[in-house]
Amino acid sequence: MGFFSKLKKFWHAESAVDKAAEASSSAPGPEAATPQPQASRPAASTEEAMPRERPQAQPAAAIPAAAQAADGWQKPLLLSLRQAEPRLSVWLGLLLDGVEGKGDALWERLRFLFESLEAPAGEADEFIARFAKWLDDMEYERVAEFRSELQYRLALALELEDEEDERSRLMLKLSEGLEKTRQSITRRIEGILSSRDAIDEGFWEELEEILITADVGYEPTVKLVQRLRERMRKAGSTDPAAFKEAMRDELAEMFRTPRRIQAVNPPEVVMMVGVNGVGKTTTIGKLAHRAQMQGRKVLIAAGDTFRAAAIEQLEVWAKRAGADFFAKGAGSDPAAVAYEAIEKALAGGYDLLLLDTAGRLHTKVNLMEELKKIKRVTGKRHEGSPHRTVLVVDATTGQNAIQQTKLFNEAVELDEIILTKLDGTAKGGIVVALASQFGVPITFVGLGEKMEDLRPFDGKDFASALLGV
Ligand SMILES: Nc1nc2c(ncn2[C@@H]2O[C@H](COP(=O)(O)OP(=O)(O)O)[C@@H](O)[C@H]2O)c(=O)[nH]1
Ligand SMILES: [Mg+2]
Repeated sequence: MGFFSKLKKFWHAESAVDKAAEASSSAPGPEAATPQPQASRPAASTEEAMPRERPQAQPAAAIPAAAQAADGWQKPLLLSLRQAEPRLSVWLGLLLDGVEGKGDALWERLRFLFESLEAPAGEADEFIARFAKWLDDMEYERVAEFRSELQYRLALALELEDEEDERSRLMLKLSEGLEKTRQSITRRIEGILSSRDAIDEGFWEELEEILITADVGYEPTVKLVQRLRERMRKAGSTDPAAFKEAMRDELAEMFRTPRRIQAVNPPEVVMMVGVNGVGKTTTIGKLAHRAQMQGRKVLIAAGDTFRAAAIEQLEVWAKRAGADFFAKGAGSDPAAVAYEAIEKALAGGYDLLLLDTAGRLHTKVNLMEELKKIKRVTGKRHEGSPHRTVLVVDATTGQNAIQQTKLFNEAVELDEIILTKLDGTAKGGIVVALASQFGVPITFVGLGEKMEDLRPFDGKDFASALLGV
C-alpha cells in the first residue's frame, strides 16, 4: 500500500495537534461525546500550530477525515493512538480494545484505521475481505486466536516489517525457534568459556568439535574458527567475555552473501525446487500470502503433477493465501504446466507466478532433467524467466541439506535458499554450512507451520539470536 510515511506522520503528529484535539473532545468526556459542531474542530488551531511545517497542509492530513465526523469511539481512539508509543503492537492493542472477536466491530475498527491513513477505500475493503475470509477458513473467532496474524498482515500491508516492533517480534520468534540449536552450540560454548580464564589452544580445539557436531560441517567449521582466531588476535584479546560478540560479528560476516538483483519484466516467475517433504508447498503458500499482503497479484502453478494429492494440497494453500491457482491433471507434463501458467500470468496481468515442482528423489536423474526442461521452456515463453530458482531445504535434515543443495545447484543453478523447520531443531548449525559453502543467499527461514511463520533471513539477527548477544 505504501503509505508508511503517512503512518509516521500520523504517529508523530505534533503534540499541539493532540492538545487541540483533546481540548475539543475532552469537555463531554469520551463516553458522553456529543457531535462536535464543525467550527470547534481542531482544524484551525492545527494550522496555526504548524504554520512553518506545512503551510499547505489540509487539516485532513493531520486529523484524518474519519475522526472529524466521529462522535463515538473514533475520536478517543484516535487520541490514544496518537499518544501511544509508535509501535504496531501497542497500536493494535488500542485498536482492538473492546473488540472481542471477528464481526462488524472489528471490520469497523480496521476500516477506520485505513481511512485514517487515507488508504484507498478499495485496498482497505480488500484487506478486510481477505482477512474475514481467512478467519472463516481457519475457523477463528476470538482476537486471541488471530491477533498475531492480523499484526503480521498489517506490518506487510503498511510496509512496517522493518520497523523495530516487528523486528523484535521476529527476534523473539527466532530466539524461541533456535532454542534447541542454542543448546547444542551456545550453551556448550559457554561451558568451555566459563571453565577458563583466558582463551587458549585447548579452547579452539573444543570449539571446533562443538561446531562440527552441531552440523556446521567440517570445512565451514575450520573456516569459521580460523577467522575467529584471527579476529581475536587482531583485537589482542584472550578474554572469554569478548568471545561471543566476536563470534556473532564473524557469523554475520559469513552470512553476507549478496542477493542477486535483476530487472524483472512482470510477471516475475519464481521456480521452487526441493525434495519431497521439505516444505515446498507450505512455503509457496506463505510466500504467496506475503506477496498478496504487499499488494501483488499472485498466481500459483501446480508443477508437481506426480501425485494428484500434491495438486490438491497446493490448491488449498492458494485459497488460504487468496492467490489464484493453475493446474492441469495429475500426470501431465510439468513443463507444459509451467508454459501455460506463464501464458495465464501474462494475459491476466499477474505480478508474480510461483511454480511448484516435483521432488521425488529416487529418480534423481529424471527429476533434474525435468527441472532443466521447465527452465528452458519458461525462458522461451517469457524472457528472463524463471527469474529466480529457489531451493527449499529442511533444517532438520542436517548434513543432508548440504547434499541436496549441491545436487540442485549443479542441475538448475540456484538463486536463493529457503530454510524451513528451523523451529524446534537442534541442527540449526546447518545455516552456517549452507551460507558458507555455496555463495547462494538464504533469503527466508521457516519458523513454524502458520502463514506468518516464514520470515526474511537476516544474518545479523540470526547470529544474535543464536548467541544471545
Ligand atoms: N515446524 C515446521 N513445519 C513446517 C515448516 N514448513 C513446512 N512444514 C511442515 O512440513 C510438512 C511438509 O510440508 P510440504 O509443504 O507438504 O512439503 P513438500 O513436500 O516439500 O511440498 C508439512 O507438515 C508442513 O506443515 C516450518 O517452517 N516449520
Ligand atoms: Mg509439495
